[in-house]
Amino acid sequence: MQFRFDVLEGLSSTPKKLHSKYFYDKTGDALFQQIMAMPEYYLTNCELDIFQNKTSELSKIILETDAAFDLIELGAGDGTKSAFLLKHLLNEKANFNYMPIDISANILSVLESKLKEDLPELSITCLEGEYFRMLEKAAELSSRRKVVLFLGSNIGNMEKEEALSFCHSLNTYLSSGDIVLMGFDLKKNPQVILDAYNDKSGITAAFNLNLLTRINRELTADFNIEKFQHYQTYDPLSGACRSFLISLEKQVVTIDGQLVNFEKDELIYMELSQKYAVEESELLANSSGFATIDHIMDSKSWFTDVAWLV
Ligand code: AVI
Repeated sequence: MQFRFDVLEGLSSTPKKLHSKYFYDKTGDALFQQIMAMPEYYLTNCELDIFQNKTSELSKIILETDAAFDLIELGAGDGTKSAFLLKHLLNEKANFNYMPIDISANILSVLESKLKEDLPELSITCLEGEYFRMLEKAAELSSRRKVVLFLGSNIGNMEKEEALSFCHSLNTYLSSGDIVLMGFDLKKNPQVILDAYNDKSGITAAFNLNLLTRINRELTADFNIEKFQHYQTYDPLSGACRSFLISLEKQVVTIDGQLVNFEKDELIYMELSQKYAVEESELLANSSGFATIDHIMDSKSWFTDVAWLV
C-alpha cells in the first residue's frame, strides 16, 4: 500500500519527512475548511476577490477565440471560486463543458448537485481520479480546446523541481492554443505569510498533527500527539514557507510493527507552501513549454492567477 510505503520511507530518511498530500482524510478536509475560513489565511479571499471582481478579465482571456472548449478544473473541491467564472461564461453565451477533476467522489457529487441547482444550464462532466489520468480521459471524451484551472496555490505545495516536472507533464497533455490558469501565492510582508500558517487558534497545528492520528488509525501506529509540536518557518529570500513537527522527547514509535526512533528535538518536515515572485512564475512557465499571456492580481496584489498559453 502506497501510504504505508511513503510513511515508512519518509520516516527512515534524514531529515524525517511526511508528504502533505496525506493531510486530507475526513478530519483533514474539515480542518482545511476551517483554515480557509481563518482571518489570517488570506489566500482564499484573495483568489475569491480575483474570481469575483476580475471575472471579465479572466473570461476575455478564455474567450480570445470563440471555439467551443472544455473547462477542466484540477482539484475542483467545492468550486466556490470557479462558480463565479462559470456564471460569467454562461452569461457570455460561451460554448463550453465544465469538467471538474477530483480524487474525492463525495466532493464531486456535492459540487455537481450544487451547480445543477445554481446553474441549471451548465453542461458538466465530473471526472473522479488522479489529475493526469483524468486529463487523458477528458481528451478521449472530446477533442475541443482545453482551458485548465489549477487554483488555490496548490502548485506551492510542490518542491521547485516537482513543480517544474508537474508543469512539464501538464504541457504534454495539452495542445497548441490550450490555456492554463494557475493560482500563485505571491511573496509579500513575511509576517503576513508566517501568520497565515502559524495561527494562534492552533488550527494549522491540528492540521499537521492530524496526519500522525491518521497514521495511528490506518497503519496501526502509536504516535502520542502530545509529544509533538508544530513549528512553522518562512524564509523571505527563497519564498519557502515550511511546516515541521518537533519531537518533544527521545521516543520510539511503532508503525505496523516497525520501530521508528526519534531524538529529542528531532524534526519531521511536513509541508512546503512556496511563495513566488511574478517573474518566478514566468520562469516556471517558460521552462515547462508555456508562454505567459497575463497575470490577474487581487486588489492587494498578494495573489495572482496566471494565464499560460500552450
Ligand atoms: C492546499 N494548500 C494550497 C494549502 C497551502 O496554503 O499550502 C495547504 C495549507 N497548509 C497549511 N495551511 C494551508
